[in-house]
Amino acid sequence: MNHNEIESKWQGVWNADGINTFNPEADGEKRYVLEMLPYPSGAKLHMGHWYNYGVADSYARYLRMNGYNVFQPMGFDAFGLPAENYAIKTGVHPKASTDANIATMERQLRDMGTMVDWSHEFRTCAPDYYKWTQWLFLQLYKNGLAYQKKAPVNFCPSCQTVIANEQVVDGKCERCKTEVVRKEMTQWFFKITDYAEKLLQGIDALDWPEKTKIMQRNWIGKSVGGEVVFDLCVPKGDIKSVTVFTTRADTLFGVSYVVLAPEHPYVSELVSPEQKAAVQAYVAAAAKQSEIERTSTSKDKTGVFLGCYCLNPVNGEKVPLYVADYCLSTYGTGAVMGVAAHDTRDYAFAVKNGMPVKRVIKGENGNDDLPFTDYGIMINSGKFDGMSSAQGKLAVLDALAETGHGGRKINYRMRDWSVSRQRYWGAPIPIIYCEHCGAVPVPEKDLPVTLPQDVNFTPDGKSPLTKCKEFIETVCPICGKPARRESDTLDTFVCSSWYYLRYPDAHNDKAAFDKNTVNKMLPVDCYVGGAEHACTHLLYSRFITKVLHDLGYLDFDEPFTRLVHQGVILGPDGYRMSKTRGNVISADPLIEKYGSDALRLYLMFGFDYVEGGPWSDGGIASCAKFMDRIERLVVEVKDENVDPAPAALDYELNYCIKQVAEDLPAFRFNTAVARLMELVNAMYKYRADGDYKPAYLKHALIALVKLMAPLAPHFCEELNQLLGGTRSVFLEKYPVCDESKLVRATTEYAVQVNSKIRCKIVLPQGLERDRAAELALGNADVTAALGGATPKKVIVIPERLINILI
Ligand code: ANZ
Ligand code: ZN
Repeated sequence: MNHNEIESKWQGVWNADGINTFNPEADGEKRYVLEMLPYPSGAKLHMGHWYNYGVADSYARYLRMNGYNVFQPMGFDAFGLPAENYAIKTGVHPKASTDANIATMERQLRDMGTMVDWSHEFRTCAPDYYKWTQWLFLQLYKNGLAYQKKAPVNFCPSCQTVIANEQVVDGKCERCKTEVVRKEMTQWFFKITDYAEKLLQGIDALDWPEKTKIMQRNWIGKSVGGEVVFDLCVPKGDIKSVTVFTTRADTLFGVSYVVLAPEHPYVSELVSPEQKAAVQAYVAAAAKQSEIERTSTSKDKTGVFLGCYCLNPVNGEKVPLYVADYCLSTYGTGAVMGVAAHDTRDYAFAVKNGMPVKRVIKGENGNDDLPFTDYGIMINSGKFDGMSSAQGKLAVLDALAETGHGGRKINYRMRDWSVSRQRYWGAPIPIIYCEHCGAVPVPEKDLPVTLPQDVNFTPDGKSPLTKCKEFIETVCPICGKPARRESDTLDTFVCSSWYYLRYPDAHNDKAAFDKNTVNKMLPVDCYVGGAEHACTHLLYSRFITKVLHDLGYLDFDEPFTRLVHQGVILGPDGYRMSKTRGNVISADPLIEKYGSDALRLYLMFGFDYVEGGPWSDGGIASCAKFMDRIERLVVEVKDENVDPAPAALDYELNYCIKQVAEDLPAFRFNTAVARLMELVNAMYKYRADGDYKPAYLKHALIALVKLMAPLAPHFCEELNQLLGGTRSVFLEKYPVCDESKLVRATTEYAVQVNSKIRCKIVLPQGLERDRAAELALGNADVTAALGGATPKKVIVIPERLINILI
């Protein structure tokens, strides 16, 4: 058959019949199957899209044929930097290029023949969508979860503009190659750290890949420890002490020094006049380095003495204060107590600066040759017994709390989510700045704050929005005086943090979503997409869901019950496909040659879905051949009668059904296709058999076509029709395995009792030893032969003999 022809034929029929239109009232338990929404990048659909959308669609179709009411929508993540960069380069407006890209991409996605219900489509850059992204921002703002603070951005002194992390290449501006500097700017943040504990606790119950769960746990980075207050020997103004965060309160007796991060506000206050110049130079140098560079283990542990001292609260020892860049301002309190004997960084630092190394715990960090003082025992006689235990640490911290010198504290490594972008092509942040009233949220009734179309893209150092007077100039919603709009736009991860809530009710113009509908349709039952979003999109979505749950909008507090990551399809050379390597396999010519079903089938057959792997041209050809083999059989028997019983091929067919029904829901498409191939081989073998009856073969073929329909939808729809099907194969029930047919044949066993043959029994072929023994002992003839004796041991020689020792 001509695959391209039948594919467009069936897509036409499906559209005309509306068979992919989701009906929330239809029978069957709902299943919301979602693939991560695509970014319309301009290029044609690549193999990764096919792998994600095509294969996940087969899973959705499988569920549908198993009686579920399946919802599978699609939309576009349409704001973002590439369209804006393209506009700067070519002058094509981001809306124009985005619209064109979406048109192409949607056509290609439709050609893929998925069961997506396109009536729920949206694009995040449309005002009727981003109106609700802005609404979401306001909900967070009203509840204290959106706030402004100064934070460093990447700034290119030559382009005079803020640039995104992904535009910084080797510390240089991607466009003009000038060294990028970090600059403090006031920006908007979402307080995801308020949800750190809830986000952490929620991970356990998720049916997600273990790796991704671990990544989120590490990202959240819960650290149970405490704070310790070191009083200054000489207080300076209001500053009387320095507070550190530590997970090792048990090492407090071994403190050699205390360090502050270069950005710590006390540095400039506490530094002595003699040390001022050296400290200032050090702080300036540190500002040029990223946190990653500063904390790299290979980096020299540098620092400068501040010229002042503080006191160790447990023993009153005088400890010097330093500034050092290995201490980060963004973690804990931005200050660390240095325990040279028990921390390798601190050890390097202490040795370098000629400070004492005081060992207080045995057998740690290989410092066993150092003199050891067991302060734990010295001071204890009760209180700090076994200090190194979790209990001991808490005892130390609780004792410190009594004198106001610290206490227990839990820290999270995760930072708040920075959502401001100094960019044009994003959802405007709905805030107005008024000289009298300050930052004022745009009233909900005034949403959306529409992104102006007519803006100037000439790269002159300013975000296009700041130059757009009609946009920037407005009036204060409170006092009515002239005011200025926020010119930053929202990170596109904000747009995609809630989109799954929008789909069921995608055209609602009264609300972001209808509460009842969403609570019926969500959480998403199965979410399929790349693992690279583990600590961004997948975490942000969980956060937003939890916030909306706590605000009473949602009954559930996790968005994605099950998550599956597809692997990566590599080039034939085993490397990631890339234009520079010239190893890109493009889908289009393959589809022209073999049809989209053959491509989809190969993507399922040729790879472990989660692992991916290198592309092989031979693979798709063999899948096409496999389809031809099926087609030939169908054409041969299509006009025969059907005779289901007692059918030959029953065993092979039911075995295949059983395996496929286990493999597909587990995303083991490769083994499922292999089973189908085995079944087709068995059919050919049967056809060559003396007892061959076409009516039996036809019966088996009808089942095969249903089994395979989710994997090759157009092809099987066509075969189903050829075999006499009168309606879409996707309205049929998926075949169910008849276990009774799985007994292939029987075999006669000789049964011995104490090595003497007593009777013969018939058992199914291919039994495991234990099962054969069990069946033998339950057999009436064997029971009679045993005459009430208790078997001590049963020896089974498969397919031949069972010897029962009594
Ligand atoms: C004393 C100590 C002794 C420490 C010892 C470790 C080992 P996690 O587990 O990741 O939370 N620390 C605290 N704040 C820091 C900052 N702003 N920049 C760099 N390091 C910082 O790590 C907690 C440990 O990291 C803390 O415990 C502190 O060093 C250091 F033998 O305190 B520790
Ligand atoms: Zn005002």
